[in-house]
Amino acid sequence: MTNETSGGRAPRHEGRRRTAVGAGVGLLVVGASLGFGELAAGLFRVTSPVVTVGDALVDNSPPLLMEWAISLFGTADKAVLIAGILSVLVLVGAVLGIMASIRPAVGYVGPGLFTAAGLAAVALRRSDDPGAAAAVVAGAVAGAAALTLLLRAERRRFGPEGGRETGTPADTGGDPLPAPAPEEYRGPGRRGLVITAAGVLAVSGSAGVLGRLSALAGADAASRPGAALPIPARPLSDLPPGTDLGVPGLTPFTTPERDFYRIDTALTIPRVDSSRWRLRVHGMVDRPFEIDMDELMTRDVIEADITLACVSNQVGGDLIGNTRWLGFPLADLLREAGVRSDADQILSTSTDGWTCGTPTEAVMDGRDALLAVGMGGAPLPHVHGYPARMVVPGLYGFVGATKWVTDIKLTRFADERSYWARRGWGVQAPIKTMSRVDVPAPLGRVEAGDVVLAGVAWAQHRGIDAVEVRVDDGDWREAELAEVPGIDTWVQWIAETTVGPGVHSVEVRATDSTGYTQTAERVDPIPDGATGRHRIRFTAD
Ligand SMILES: Nc1nc2c(c(=O)[nH]1)N[C@H]1C(S)=C(S)[C@@H](COP(=O)(O)O)O[C@H]1N2
Ligand SMILES: [Mo]
Repeated sequence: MTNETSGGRAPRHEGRRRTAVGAGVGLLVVGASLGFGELAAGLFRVTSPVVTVGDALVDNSPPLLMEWAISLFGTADKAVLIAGILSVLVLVGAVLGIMASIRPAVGYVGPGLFTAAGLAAVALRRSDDPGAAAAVVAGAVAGAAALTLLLRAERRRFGPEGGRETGTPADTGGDPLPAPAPEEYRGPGRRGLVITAAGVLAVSGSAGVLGRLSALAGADAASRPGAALPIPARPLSDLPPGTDLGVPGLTPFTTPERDFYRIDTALTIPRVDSSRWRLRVHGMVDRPFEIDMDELMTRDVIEADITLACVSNQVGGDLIGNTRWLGFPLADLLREAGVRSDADQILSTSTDGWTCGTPTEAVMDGRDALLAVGMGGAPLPHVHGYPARMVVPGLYGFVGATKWVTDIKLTRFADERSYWARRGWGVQAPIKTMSRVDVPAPLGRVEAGDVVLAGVAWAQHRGIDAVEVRVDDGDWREAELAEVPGIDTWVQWIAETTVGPGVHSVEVRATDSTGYTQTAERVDPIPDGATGRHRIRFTAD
């Protein structure tokens, strides 16, 4: 006990305690930066520092790293990235906090790094959110302020330097003051530190919660886009009866909005104000133009049933969804602009800087390529591209489905490369003929006897001609196909079999209207879509 007050010869455990307190101070400083960063982000309606850094990392990480992350974490990759950033902050914060307990000035490297990383990320992001810098600075200032308060309290508790207490010879230039009694001294010093720490924690925590709440309130106000939908001159007829077989466990023909897969590089969903939205059509065109939503609404609008699919979808995967889209034929807009014949690429850009290269040919060949404003009878939700996105039947999303699109530039594949093309993905990426078993559920259990087999198959813009299944590697048998409204959607299939108790397999293959039958050869999604056949196992008892 008495050892604790003997200057310069602090026992081990006092050193350890000091290290722990240093780490704690570092964490509190990180907490203050994060809390006030969130508060500023919420109040100023800008991106929070952590998300800004995350966005910059996503956009600037090597393609291989990204693929690895996506393959490992799937659509949870964003949460993992944020968790990773927070872990680094915690680690760096703790280390700097410990160092600052010896050399206080070192602590300020923390807020300095926070500022540097945050501002670099703001600069790297080509998106238009320079205001995010304000949140970075607010966070750094709060961190520095918290550090100053905590260091002062820490010094009162432990003394100015490692293990030494106030009032020791080191502190008073060799003129020793009488050492205070341990209880008297440590009492207020410890209490002061605890009170300061608790205060910093409470204030930063409240700032963080307040920031998140106000960000959520802002998001909520805009969460359900309310714009009135244009009415098509010739509405599409209802889906033909029999598109949905209604088999329990089978993917419904129309994907409910809440189940529609989401894929994009955005860490926070862009919330575009439709009254400020503008679309620019330019590049290799004779009559470049720019329109806003009101002008767009005066054009002819159509409906189309289109199944959208992601190139990253694995065999048997569910990064695919079908709905009825409402939108403006892209071909009409391009004809208005007058596309030059050698412009083979439509390079579209979204508000968040993501770019997409679509073959001009695919948009102009008569298919229902859309600048969509609605899906499933409602305006596009923010997450799916409000107020306007592209949808091109037959092409994977990364080459034809730009969400939050504001810029369409006619160019050449030889001259400009899109976001994913720059990262090694394909340039021409028509959706590959594919099929999936939904029923029985993979690794599911059924009763032995008659068993229903069902699933979906797709070959958008070619159409599915046949689906075959085989059980336990037996003979291929043709499945029955449900109705479809056209060639741009998936189709449900159904078959029956009789099995005894035990483990069984079901394999499926589709043939499209060109006569091509889905290959068994397994190929990875990169660069232009997976191939292979979906085969599941189930148990009958
Ligand atoms: N702005 C933007 N649009 C985008 C993407 C993106 O990262 N950013 N991803 C594309 C990809 S890879 C796919 S598969 C589809 C997915 O559309 P959804 O999220 O509406 O299902 O959006 C496309 N449009
Ligand atoms: Mo995708």
